[in-house]
Amino acid sequence: MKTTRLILVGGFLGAGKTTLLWEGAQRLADRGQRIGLITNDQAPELVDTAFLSRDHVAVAEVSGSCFCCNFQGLLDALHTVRTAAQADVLIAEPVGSCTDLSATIVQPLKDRLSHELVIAPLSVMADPVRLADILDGGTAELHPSAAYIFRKQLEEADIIVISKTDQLTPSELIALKARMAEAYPDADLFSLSAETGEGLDEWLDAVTTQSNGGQHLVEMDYDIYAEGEAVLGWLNAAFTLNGDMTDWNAFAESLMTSLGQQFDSMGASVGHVKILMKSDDAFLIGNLTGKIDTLGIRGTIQTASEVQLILNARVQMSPEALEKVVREALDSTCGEHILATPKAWRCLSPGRPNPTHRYDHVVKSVEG
Ligand SMILES: Nc1nc2c(ncn2[C@@H]2O[C@H](COP(=O)(O)OP(=O)(O)OP(=O)(O)O)[C@@H](O)[C@H]2O)c(=O)[nH]1
Ligand SMILES: [Mg+2]
Repeated sequence: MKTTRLILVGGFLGAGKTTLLWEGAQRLADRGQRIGLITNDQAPELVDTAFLSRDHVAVAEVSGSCFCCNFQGLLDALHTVRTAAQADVLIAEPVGSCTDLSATIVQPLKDRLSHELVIAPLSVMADPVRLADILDGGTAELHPSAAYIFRKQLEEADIIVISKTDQLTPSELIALKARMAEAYPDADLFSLSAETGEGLDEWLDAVTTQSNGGQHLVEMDYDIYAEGEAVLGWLNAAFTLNGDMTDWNAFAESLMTSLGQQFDSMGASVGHVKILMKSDDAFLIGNLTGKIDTLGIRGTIQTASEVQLILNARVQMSPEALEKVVREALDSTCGEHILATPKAWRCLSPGRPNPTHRYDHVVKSVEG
């Protein structure tokens, strides 16, 4: 089998990675490329996997641990999806609270799989609102140790991608890019909106032609990194919902509003809270990437008496407190007319990162 190109898209929780994977995969497919996607999380039942798997795209999931701490899991997923899709290009999304990817994933892959994989530049996405605050010396409303992860992700990037540019005026974007170029002179800078498609082809052109992933290694304080992850409560749950004559969009709006208001009233920073609801081919998705004003709902489910719900929440609070908030919001939103039957429920706080490999030197890239 010929070599396959691997594009890693990192970046903090809610930056827009999965949206880019989906849009990027569509465009590459239009260019005649065969695509495989890989998702990653601390626990199974992923909104991202369900979102990307519709439309018969080949998706493999590494769950239960991040790529760096489960390198073999990553290798297995790469092998599975590469073979299944006969893929020209694989796009993989590491966990949003993960960093040190150059040392723990990119270098080991270049070292061990150069005969199979061409490694594209490591792309790191950043939400422009959080980014502006980080550049101002703030913490983007995150715990200082979580903000440390955000900054380290940017430092190790070969390519920094400012996402969601449709939320910026042209002059705001120019100013943000100028500040980024000054702060991170060693990274190539791209900006795009996966929603409007602006800038997407420029980024795709770079990651499908360049083969020099992992040019930067950064110093990493694993105590701060571990704390930055441990301050997040992490909940992955799945339910079957039954309710006759239910307006499922109103249900999603009500559930997400209730969650957002509760987190805001508790002063708990939201990394990302997302739901995906599905009935046959219809689906809707809801996201909160900060305070309640970040709430967005997309898609529609018309009439269905039974719906599958996946809920993933990453919020700065203890797992116990998160569990309680989600249970209460779900109970009150379901009321007496909707029956929620649990299929999966995992609530945790991420353990200390303990990478399988950690390289202290840049492995020479093999030209693809
Ligand atoms: N306005 C706008 N919103 C976007 C864009 N791209 C993503 N979003 C929104 O940002 C939110 C998070 O997007 P995701 O793609 O799920 O982010 P992610 O980085 O994969 O998040 P995690 O997997 O939790 O780390 C969703 O509400 C998306 O709709 C964009 O280009 N423009
Ligand atoms: Mg994602």
